[in-house]
Amino acid sequence: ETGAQAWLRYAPPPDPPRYRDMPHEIVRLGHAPEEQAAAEELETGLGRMIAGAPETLPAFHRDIDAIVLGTADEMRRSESMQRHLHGYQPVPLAPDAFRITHVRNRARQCWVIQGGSPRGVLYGAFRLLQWIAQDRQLPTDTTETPASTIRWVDEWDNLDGSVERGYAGPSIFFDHGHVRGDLSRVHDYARMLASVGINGITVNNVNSDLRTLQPEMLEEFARIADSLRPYGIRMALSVDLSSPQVVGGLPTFDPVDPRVIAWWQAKVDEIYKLIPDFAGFTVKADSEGRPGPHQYGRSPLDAANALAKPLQAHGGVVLYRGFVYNNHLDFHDLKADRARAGYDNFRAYDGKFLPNVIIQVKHGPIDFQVREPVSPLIATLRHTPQAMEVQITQEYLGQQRHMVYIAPMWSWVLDTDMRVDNQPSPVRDIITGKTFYQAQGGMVGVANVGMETNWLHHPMALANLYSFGRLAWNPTLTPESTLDEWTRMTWSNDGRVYEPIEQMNLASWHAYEQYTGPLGLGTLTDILGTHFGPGPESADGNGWGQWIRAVPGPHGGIGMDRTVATGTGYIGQYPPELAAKYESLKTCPDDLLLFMHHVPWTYKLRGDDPGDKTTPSAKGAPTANDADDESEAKTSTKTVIQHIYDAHYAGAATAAAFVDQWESVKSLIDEPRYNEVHALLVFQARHAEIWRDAINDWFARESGVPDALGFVGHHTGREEAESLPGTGFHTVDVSSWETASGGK
Ligand code: BDP
Repeated sequence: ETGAQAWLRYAPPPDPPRYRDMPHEIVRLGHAPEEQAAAEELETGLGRMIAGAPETLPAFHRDIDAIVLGTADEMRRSESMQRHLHGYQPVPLAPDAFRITHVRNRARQCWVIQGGSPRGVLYGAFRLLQWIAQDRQLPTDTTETPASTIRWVDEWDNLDGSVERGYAGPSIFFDHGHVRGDLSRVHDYARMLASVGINGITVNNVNSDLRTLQPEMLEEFARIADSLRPYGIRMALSVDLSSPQVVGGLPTFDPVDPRVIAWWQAKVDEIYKLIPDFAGFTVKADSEGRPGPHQYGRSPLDAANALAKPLQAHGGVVLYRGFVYNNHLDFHDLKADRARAGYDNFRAYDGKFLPNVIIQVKHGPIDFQVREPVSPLIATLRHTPQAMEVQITQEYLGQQRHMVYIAPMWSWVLDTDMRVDNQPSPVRDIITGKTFYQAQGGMVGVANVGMETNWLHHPMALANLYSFGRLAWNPTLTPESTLDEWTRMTWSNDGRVYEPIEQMNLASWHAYEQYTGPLGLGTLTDILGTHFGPGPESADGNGWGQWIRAVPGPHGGIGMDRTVATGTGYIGQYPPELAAKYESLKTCPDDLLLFMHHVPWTYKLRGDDPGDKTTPSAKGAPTANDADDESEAKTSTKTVIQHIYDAHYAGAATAAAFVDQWESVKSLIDEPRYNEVHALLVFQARHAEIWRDAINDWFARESGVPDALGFVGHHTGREEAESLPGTGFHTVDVSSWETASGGK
């Protein structure tokens, strides 16, 4: 086992007799590439799981049991189906939807997979195979319709073959300035993505290369689109707004200049000649040094519409990122707040965008931290479709050297009730278009897979990619259920294997939060720019508008005052009920406390943070509602500073326990993957201690408040960072003594 097959291993389930009636013939009524891919997948999957060599036929004949694939039209047109398979009436389905039905016809056993489109057929075939691979009792009639139109991944791949914030080797798409000659990995990746319902992919970095829109590059990109097409995945490109000037040679890229408008029109037409199913553009502008409309005194509205207009005629969309902020905010200005930026920059334009503009909003207002509140922009755009952006790649979450199962965080976000107009309005209903009646919407996950055989480096990280797709398809699924699906398919249907794996994964996000930045601290990663190891001094301010405002000494405190009353006013961007909850110290949940408020070091917590325990628990993640206790009564007498200390010990202890849990599955799974995970978990356990001590030592010095339990400051037995096993690292001097171990 190498991990290359990800969750599509199709290992035989423990109880083949359960599926003994599964037909060996596949009848494919249509010829679309997605339907061909569906039939091939069934041949592979059934062949591996149930034995026998399934074959695909173009039509029914009299006495066969078959799995029938087709759209309603194809079924109605098929004479053989009309003649030989009575009892199945095609139903109307939405384009990407499918229906899987078991039909008994005299002595015949058939399964009908009807798709609302060829793509729906493909999704249905994958689902049937997944049920078998998960050893489920097969339901006899199931219809599934995806919750949203935008189910995309973004890859931050550069044309030179590097991947920004990618942790699994070079790009699968590019090498040395060109699209790779061999795109077989892209084909395999498309298959994985389609198996969880992903329908779009932006293949190049949001910090887009200026060559992207050159004619010869577009021809190369068309080859990627060809590799994705059989799996129903449309390709999009990240574009730089200065392209009309830099690529087109115009004197300006002002989005309302008629020459610029004409340039985009011609460019879009050129793209569609090469790539007829091109999905559209992803745009990062006026953000972290990227050029944008601001330079000409224009707005995101002007820019987004300039690109959307020509795409509209071809069925393309613009995903304009809401990640627009000034990265030179003055740290000393107590009212300056990067978290405010999304709302401040986009609110005025709500309702004015063309219908094919979708605002791509990061789930939190800062930048993929271990815990952030939901971006208030999500509740603000009522007349504009939105797609919520999350990071599958673990930039701030241990970079696939730590096991962090992120779906519980995404579900916590999706479940958050924004209380728009004092009505129930969970994020999942807003982004799928239900709350504000939008035709478009959905989720975008920054995936950043690489050439490493197992795609993401950590075998466990694949659970995030899998669960992202499942949640984009159906955001009401629980992180427990998507994890269970993934674990059974990736590891085993044996409870002695999947139970510990699921327990570890479910505990991992919270453990990571504890040994890095609890209570809404976030952003304590290093200032070297890698965002990997501890960098507690960023609590002081790091010049990118990410700070937690630690004030040293016994009269100081910690946290960012974002209240309306005395702070940056950020909290006022939420709908009133939610704003009131965050504004008051009595009701603000502990896990967001320091994101919302500045409090003394010895401020007493409410006690609703699940990390408020001195005993670590390796079992059971906090549930989404743990932090939603509305009760005003304080149940804890623990201070903020003591909680920070204790949480770091608890989190590191949980990480250490992962190693023992993993060792319990040793004899039950294949050796290569066992060893790979084992080495990573040992690394994580040791690195968690380094995190724990770096943060705690820094806070002890900064606050001047000693640890009541007397642990902080003692590092006996700890392994130092520079001696941890691992490849791809090099040692550098670190100036903050708490962060460094031995100055390195
Ligand atoms: C930040 C990453 C940076 C990205 C940026 C973005 O550190 O590499 O370019 O997000 O989303 O988190 O544009």
